[in-house]
Amino acid sequence: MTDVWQSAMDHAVAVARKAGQVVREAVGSVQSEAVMLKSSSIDLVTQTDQKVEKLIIHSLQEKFPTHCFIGEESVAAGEACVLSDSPTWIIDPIDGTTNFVHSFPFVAICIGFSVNKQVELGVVYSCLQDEMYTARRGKGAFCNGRPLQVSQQQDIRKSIIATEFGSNRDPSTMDKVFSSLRKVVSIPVHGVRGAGSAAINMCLVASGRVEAYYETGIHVWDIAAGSVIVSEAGGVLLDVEGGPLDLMSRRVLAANNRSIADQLVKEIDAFNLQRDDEPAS
Ligand code: LIP
Repeated sequence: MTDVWQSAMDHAVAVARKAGQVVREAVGSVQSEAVMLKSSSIDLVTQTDQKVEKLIIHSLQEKFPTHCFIGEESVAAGEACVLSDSPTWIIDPIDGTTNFVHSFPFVAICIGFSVNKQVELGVVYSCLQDEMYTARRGKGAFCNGRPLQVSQQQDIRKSIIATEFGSNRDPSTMDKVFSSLRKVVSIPVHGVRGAGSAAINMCLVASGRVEAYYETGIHVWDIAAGSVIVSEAGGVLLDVEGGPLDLMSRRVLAANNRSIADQLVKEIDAFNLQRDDEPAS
């Protein structure tokens, strides 16, 4: 039987590598005027984000003209963010834009691909580290071709947990973020880390370097590609309240196993944000 999605994976890897080259050439020379603001003074976007997204979408559209697209910067420019059953590419051209602006080394090109609302393949290219994370549903997860497996740790007190502060500084949101963080730190866990990129945090789970990652405030383009990488590495993907992951909910909990996930769910003060597929009020 023809492996219909292998050519899609191969093309996604090639365009992610090409996009990563553009990012590497731009990092370190992002002039202050090239940095624009989105939802807040700490939600950044640059001309490189926009240029890279156009490059990725153009390349994929040439090969797959009937497919749909959800891109972070296209949505920011007003395109609808709707995940249908149609074959859909879900793209974050630069996950970790703040890191990119500051030359902080965790910057990822994210390309996910879903059919019937299920992510079939994911590519996360940590381009400053030259780490190409890939996964296809049912075929394993890899980094630069080496198989990935999540940590086998069952004891959360012997774990490192990843999370982020996000880009929302609303006081009630901050209260929830810090109350959750305090409870997780006080378990106590060995440590809390944040790469500044949801996708790279998920790849750290998939590669067994951290046991779990949770965040509220991310978007579907931050997590789609990483979700299949985590699951194919043997991990679990949940909502922060323990139910099934909802890609459009702005919430994610990725863990090495259900035991660690359930222990985290007890400590997280969950809250809701406007969904990705909810029309702006
Ligand atoms: C980032 C996410 C990160 C989150 C940041 C930001 P971006 O994505 O990867 O998890 O904490 O606020 O949203 O905006 O760099 O593509």
